[in-house]
Amino acid sequence: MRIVTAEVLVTSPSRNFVTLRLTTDDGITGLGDATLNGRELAVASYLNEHVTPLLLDRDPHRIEDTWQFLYRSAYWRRGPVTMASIAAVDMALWDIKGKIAGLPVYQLLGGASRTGLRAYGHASGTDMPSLFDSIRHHLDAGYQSIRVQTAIPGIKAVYGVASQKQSSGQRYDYEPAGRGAFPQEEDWDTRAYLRHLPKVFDAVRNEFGPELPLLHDGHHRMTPIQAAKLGKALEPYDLYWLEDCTPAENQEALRLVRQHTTTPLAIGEVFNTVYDFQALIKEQLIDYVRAASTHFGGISPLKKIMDYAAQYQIKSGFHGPTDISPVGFAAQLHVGLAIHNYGIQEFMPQSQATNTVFEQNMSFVDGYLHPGDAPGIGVEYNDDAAKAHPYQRAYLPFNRLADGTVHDW
Ligand code: EZ4
Ligand code: CO
Repeated sequence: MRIVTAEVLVTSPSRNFVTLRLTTDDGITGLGDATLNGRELAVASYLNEHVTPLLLDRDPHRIEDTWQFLYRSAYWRRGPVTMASIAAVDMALWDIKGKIAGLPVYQLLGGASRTGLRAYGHASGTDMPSLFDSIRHHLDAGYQSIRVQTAIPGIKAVYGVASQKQSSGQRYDYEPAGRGAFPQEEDWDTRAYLRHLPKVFDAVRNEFGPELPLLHDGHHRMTPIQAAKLGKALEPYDLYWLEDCTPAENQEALRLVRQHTTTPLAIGEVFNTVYDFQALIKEQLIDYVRAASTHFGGISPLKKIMDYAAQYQIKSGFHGPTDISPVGFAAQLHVGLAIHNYGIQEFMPQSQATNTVFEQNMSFVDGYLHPGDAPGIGVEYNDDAAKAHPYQRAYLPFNRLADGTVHDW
């Protein structure tokens, strides 16, 4: 068996997606997600110019060999563009292998370790009443765990607050990247955030009681000592996790945070290889692995990092925003179903337009996700629907402090 075509498909139903489709000489197709929010065409170009020519005539069964070949033969290793490209190839080959076997990918990874994958949803509000409404809305939709993001007095638009207006005047909805020629500028003040957030969690716990698992994303904005202070301040509210409390590239920052707080820590949505997690896992500086199949090199390395993390009782919390396409999302649901050390899955529903382009078998019932039992990854690409949505340039926002300094977004 050999690969006879390798196509890079770019579509923008309500946001941009890059998808790799491989076809074998038997006519079996496999899909992989290569979406890198705000830098999509760099990955499409990497695939088109440097990877797809190497895939033709290769045996699609050789997943590990192809992964190692693409990783090692590039010489210039790692980085989000390279690893999203390799991820797409890895996923497409697992999809093909599953279709040949007539089995969903989770069966090839060892079979199901649970019946469903507990998911968390994104509640947010500009004030306490609107935040409570949003939490109730998510509970009504079946979510049994809730991420809480809130507006901060004095700050115009804060990451993750759906009802706020961006600087463009558009609603700051789930997808933070804005279509347009230049990234949107936002404002930020960490001291105001640190003063406000514990009050919000105090109010949420009073309203919703001690049982409901609550999560929060700090989105890389604190220094280590600020993160330590926040973790301590939130201890009475028993968070499921505090995510991305410091910029992730400084792994040593987590040592300092860890010395000061028992609030569980999750990190790694911007990581792209096992090496980014090496010290964090070995020194038990985190509790949840936030990697995503799409940005971490695919299904194969995601399974490996979770097997490494299992030795340290560290669990999964794979990144699941809308910039992971339905292909990448389903791919990591297969991993989550198979591994023993599953924790929780972030779930942000896609738009109707996206769900028309990507035909899915995934289900979300009573707060639990399942990738379905179709052979392979379980997602098909509707070319006609995709063609109606050409690429549109889009950028993630960036932050400036009151004095004009650029800050982590
Ligand atoms: O801002 O994926 O936890 N989720 C997140 C995301 C990121 C986006 C950036 O493209 O932090 O919403
Ligand atoms: Co995050």
